Amino acid sequence: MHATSPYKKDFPIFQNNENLVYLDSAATSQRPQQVIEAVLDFERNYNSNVHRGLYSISVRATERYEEAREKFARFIHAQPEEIIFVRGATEALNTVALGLGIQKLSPGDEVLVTRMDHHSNIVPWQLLSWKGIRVKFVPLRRGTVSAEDVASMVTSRTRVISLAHVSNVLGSTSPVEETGKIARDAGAYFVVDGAQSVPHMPVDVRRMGCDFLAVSGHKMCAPTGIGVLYGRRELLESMEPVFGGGEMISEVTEQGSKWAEVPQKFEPGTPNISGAIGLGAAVDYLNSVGMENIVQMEKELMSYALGLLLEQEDIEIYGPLDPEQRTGVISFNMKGVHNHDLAELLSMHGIAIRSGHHCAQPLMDSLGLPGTSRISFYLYNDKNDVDAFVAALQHVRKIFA
Ligand code: C6P
Repeated sequence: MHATSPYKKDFPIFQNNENLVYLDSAATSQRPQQVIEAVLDFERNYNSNVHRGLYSISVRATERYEEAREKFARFIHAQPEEIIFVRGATEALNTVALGLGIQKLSPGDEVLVTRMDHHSNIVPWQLLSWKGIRVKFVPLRRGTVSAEDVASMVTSRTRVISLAHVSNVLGSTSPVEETGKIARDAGAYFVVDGAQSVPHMPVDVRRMGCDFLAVSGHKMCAPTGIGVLYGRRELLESMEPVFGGGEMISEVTEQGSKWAEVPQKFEPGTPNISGAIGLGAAVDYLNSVGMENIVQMEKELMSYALGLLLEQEDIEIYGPLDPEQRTGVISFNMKGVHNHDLAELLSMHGIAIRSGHHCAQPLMDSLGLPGTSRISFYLYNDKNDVDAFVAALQHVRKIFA
């Protein structure tokens, strides 16, 4: 037996599912007690709308909601005015694509994405084809994106470079700081899909030099249905709203409307208040653990798992094999076993992994695969989980033998 993760006790799901080996945090993370309590506290004690009521529980809800924005801003080294609450990374990327597409791009302009991008960073840009916007794919080398390859694809028509900071399939990390520089030199907007990075490593939007960053709360210990779109303040101020409705205006007349200041300009309607408060609690929780600590724990786990998997001849691993070049996500296939069968058989041992194309079909096409199995780690995992997973692989082999 190895030492149990010191953080596992914070997550009630493991007390309520004693034999659960959860290796699917890239899909969604589990929630610690602190986040559950923060959400319940809102629902039980001060549920009300924000920015509207003058009575005490509404004032409290507004304070907590805005505190969550401030906490998240500090977490990624941004200003509160740069934090827009959305449903998740998908909505964040769609909002950017729609906003830039309608307001800033012209027919014939090019958007660079990469072959390892999630559909959420491909399809919103493809939706701009009605305006004659072209989406081009930066190829991968040994499972990673290189700054040289990004630079080589830039043309005089490149207006946006948008890429995943960390691949949800390969676990590889993109050279975001270098790409930010390439984008600035090209006069292009730089968009980072932080769905798989912000939960797992310290992220600094200023250092990355990005104009926009998309984040999903549910992958970083917060509830589902809450996420963040970070936008550089001057840029947000220079843009028109993307969606209209209540609370995003300063005045509405029959002739037209004037907009509220950022970030309200981009938050029409009643937001996900309990989700935002949960996200604030998730930020507190992750800060109490320490993001550098999370990086080290996941690196150790991933190296351990990678080492064990590499010893097995029937396992093919995708992405860089150097542990220094990847995060806590490992995609693989077992020879002769379909990835869905593998996931189902592991489930019989209480092991939760993901299988399929992981919403990254262009990547699967470039690998020549219909899909993979994938394990992914977070702070509640430990080497016992890896051992249980590797032992269960042996059972799968026996069944298929
Ligand atoms: N990836 C996975 O199992 P949403 O669904 O909006 O919270 O996140 C979308 C998204 C965007 N970018 C990346 C890199 C992602 O990994 C995801 C979600 C999940 O890999 C579900 S497909």
